[in-house]
Amino acid sequence: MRKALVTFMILTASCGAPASAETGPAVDLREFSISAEGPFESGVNQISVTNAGEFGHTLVIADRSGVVVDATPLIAGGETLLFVVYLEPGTYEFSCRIVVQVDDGTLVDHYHEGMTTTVKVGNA
Ligand SMILES: [Cu+2]
Repeated sequence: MRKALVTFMILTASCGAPASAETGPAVDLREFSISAEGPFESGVNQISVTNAGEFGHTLVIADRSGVVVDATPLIAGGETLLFVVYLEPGTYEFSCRIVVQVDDGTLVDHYHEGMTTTVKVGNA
């Protein structure tokens, strides 16, 4: 059974500082890329997720078959959230799945703009 055991989030005030190493793994979201700094361990991970961009973003964690393991709520630009998620060993896709329609009617799909990256957990 592939379910998140723990989902616990704390919104923290943004101080503009990048996540420090002592807080564990970190993910940065921005227009339009995701950078993930491990190590991501098998088991419970406390991931510091920072939206370093201007627009709202999310972090969606999916396994190789595309099944969503867990996801954050919308994170506003400049905010950092502590995202606690249980991950089994394996390869995951970290992505943002926001799609917005801009004034001229064009759809902007953050995933297709480049907000996706591959993360290995444990000995995968
Ligand atoms: Cu996004």
